[in-house]
Amino acid sequence: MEKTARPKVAVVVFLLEDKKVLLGRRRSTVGRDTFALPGGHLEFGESFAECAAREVKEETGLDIENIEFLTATNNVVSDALHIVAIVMRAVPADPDQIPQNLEPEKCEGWDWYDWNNLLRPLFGPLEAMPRCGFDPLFPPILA
Ligand code: 8DG
Ligand code: MG
Ligand code: MG
Repeated sequence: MEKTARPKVAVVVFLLEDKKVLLGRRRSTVGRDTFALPGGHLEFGESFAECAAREVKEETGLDIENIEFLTATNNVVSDALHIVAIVMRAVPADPDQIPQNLEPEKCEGWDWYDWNNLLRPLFGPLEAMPRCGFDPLFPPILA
């Protein structure tokens, strides 16, 4: 690895509908076949909320609102990948909008999953969050 390598910043989004979260099974090399949140890398000059809205739109076609910062996690994924993940939450702007799989090379498809009864395996950094007592549903969103 290059000596001057630095961590990257990603923004990931808990998109909530009642007690369900939007997850997609990854096709990317990192975390292949695991369920993960929509999200991606922060671009130069972007706010966290702008990045959250852009990544969700690019990956699922959904428009989001009530975008809030939840927490940040420091993810040393491998020797070559160190990501600071900014964790946001939001709700769909239109509950009738259906998520589309707009980046099929990176994801098998998006669907809503009960946060309290998740399918596994989850993507490593995501799996670690509930183990640490983190709950994206709390406090409840005041819409
Ligand atoms: P981009 O080119 O659109 O910017 O990136 P991407 O292809 O959408 O990136 P990604 O792998 O989906 O997300 C970037 C990084 O975010 C990923 O390498 C690891 C980190 N990350 C976490 N937790 C999660 C998560 O739950 N979902 C996603 N998608 N990424 C996560 O630490
Ligand atoms: Mg992504
Ligand atoms: Mg992306």
